[in-house]
Amino acid sequence: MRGLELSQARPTILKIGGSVITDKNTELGVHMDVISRIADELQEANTRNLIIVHGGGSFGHPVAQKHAIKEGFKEEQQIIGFAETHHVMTVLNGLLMDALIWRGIPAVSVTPSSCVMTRNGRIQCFEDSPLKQLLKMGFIPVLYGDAVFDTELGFTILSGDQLVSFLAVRFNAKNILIGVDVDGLYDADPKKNAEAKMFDRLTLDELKNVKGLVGGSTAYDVTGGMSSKIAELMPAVEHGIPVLIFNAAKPKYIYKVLKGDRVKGTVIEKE
Ligand code: IP8
Repeated sequence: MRGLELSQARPTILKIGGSVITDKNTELGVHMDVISRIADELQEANTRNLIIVHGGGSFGHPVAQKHAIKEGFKEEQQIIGFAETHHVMTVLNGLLMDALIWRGIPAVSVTPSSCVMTRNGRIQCFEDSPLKQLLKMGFIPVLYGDAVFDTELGFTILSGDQLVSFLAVRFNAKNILIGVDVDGLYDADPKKNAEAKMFDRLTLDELKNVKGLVGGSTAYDVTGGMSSKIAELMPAVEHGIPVLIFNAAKPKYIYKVLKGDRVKGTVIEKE
């Protein structure tokens, strides 16, 4: 590929939580203003070697829950439920893609259900050649939590967090930035308990001793709340990749973390 400066640098992985871009109080409720603001910040930050992963929020989760997609194929009626769950995720993804592409950001959507197979809910194979090529050529791949096919269960739900951790290890990421709708990791739910204390920094060992991590989730979150998010991220931290959990609902935070500026949040490091 002559004429192109191909990149081999370690990517940054940015997760945009479903709770940030959607309104979890209404099925298919979307925060278009937030999507636009995030796209503005991504345009301004102009980050290269970036992989974006977004969550399901009020799109994927209620539909997946209604049809018990995570539990796997048990009855015929779930077939349309799987199709619906995947479809609403492509709709949410499309809204973000629209906002990115019309700002001149070279983002390309990569559909997890077409390149991932899981085994009992865990990623078993991931066809990564298109993603490698995208990164090499300077595109920004955008993936999302999705309804995927599973060798044992027939199908299931793959969380954006499992995907983030997997990609971070596979691509030896420089760092992982997890944008949620709270300021970081707390010892109690900050939305319910004003006394909740936020952790500024945790090592892997300290993290293992913290019980009942909460925040940033709702009852219909089929992939679990903050504690399953953290459990998913552990392999990447173990691999030496630092994680920052920060509030992406706050203006300019995505811009700042991409620029490497310090913002309020929780840093998790191996040691
Ligand atoms: O919001 C789940 O992704 P997450 C996606 O990252 C679906 O857990 C389809 C429920």
